[in-house]
Amino acid sequence: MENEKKVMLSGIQPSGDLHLGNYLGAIRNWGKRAEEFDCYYFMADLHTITVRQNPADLRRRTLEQLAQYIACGLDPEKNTLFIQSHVPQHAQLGWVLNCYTMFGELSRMTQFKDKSAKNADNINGGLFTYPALMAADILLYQPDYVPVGEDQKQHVELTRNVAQRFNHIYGDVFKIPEPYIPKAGARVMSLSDPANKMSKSAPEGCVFLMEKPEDIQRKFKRAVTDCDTERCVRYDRENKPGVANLMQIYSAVTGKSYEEIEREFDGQGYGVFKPAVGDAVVECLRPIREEASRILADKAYLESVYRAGAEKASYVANKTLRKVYKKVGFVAR
Ligand code: ATP
Ligand code: LTN
Repeated sequence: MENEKKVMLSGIQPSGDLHLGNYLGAIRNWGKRAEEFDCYYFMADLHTITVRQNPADLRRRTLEQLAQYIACGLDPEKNTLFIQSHVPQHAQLGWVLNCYTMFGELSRMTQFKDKSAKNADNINGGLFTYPALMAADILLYQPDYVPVGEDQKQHVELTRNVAQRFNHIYGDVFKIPEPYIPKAGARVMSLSDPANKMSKSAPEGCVFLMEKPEDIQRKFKRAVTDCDTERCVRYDRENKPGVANLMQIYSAVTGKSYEEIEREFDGQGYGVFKPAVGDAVVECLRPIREEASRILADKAYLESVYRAGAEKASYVANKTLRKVYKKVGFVAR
């Protein structure tokens, strides 16, 4: 029975092109459990306008992201794929939860601190209260698990606190979700600066899913490795962060353990290792890139997917929203 299945939900902002960090940290883990879970994945377009966007680019990227979700293995027949702004309950519950989220909690969010430092001329209210909207995105669907990369753990923890606070006042309204963070790929670091996570805002160290194989190879060949004297492939996060990051990526795309990788490249330097990681990534992304381009050309198909997704999502979201409105004391229409 469908409603006895456990529920998974996650989203990504269509504020840039999807990259290897998004794939290994998040999306790759989404498709795997479609039989076992009731899965909801969305394009978080409401969140993107916390930072100024070009409207035409936002529209294009939202559809590209949907095509790439499908190409990454999310079958729309088995997963509910939708665009956040098509389901008004997100904004509606977002407002309510704003009133149950504390200023102090929001002030501690790392993403707020990072993004306000990067956008000093536009530190708007939405950027600050963003985690309350994210809590609404999650709690509307009563999920058991939220598959995200490690950087989003803090937001999922805040969501749990807000849900517990609400439940404490009004009884059991929300299920308390768990973050679901992969072992390999939880935090892919930038190829040009292994102290920072791979992110679309630093494109030279970032490998995009749709990037050409030769460009991907070039980025791997130029990847910053460590200036230690031994120059051997050995896993040591602290002293060899660049190599450790490449090993993490290689492990995530090939399934090999760190010991196996050390043995494979025993006696060989970074000059052999770096292009080998590049090749493995190119081969991992090739089918995704080809499939995404094919899907993107079929606008009618994409439209049918996001329409059906919004309908299913609204139905589920509305049940939770009605319950919340009743609990807080709003008059039913
Ligand atoms: P920004 O550049 O605005 O910080 P981003 O490129 O980090 O954005 P998000 O939209 O914030 O991407 O992230 C979408 C999903 O991908 C989240 O689940 C996030 O945890 C995951 N993710 C993002 N970057 C990485 C990374 N470098 N390693 C692992 N997971 C990541
Ligand atoms: N905050 C996330 C995107 C996001 C999300 C969500 C993830 C918005 N709503 C709900 C999981 C569940 C980000 O910036 N990567």
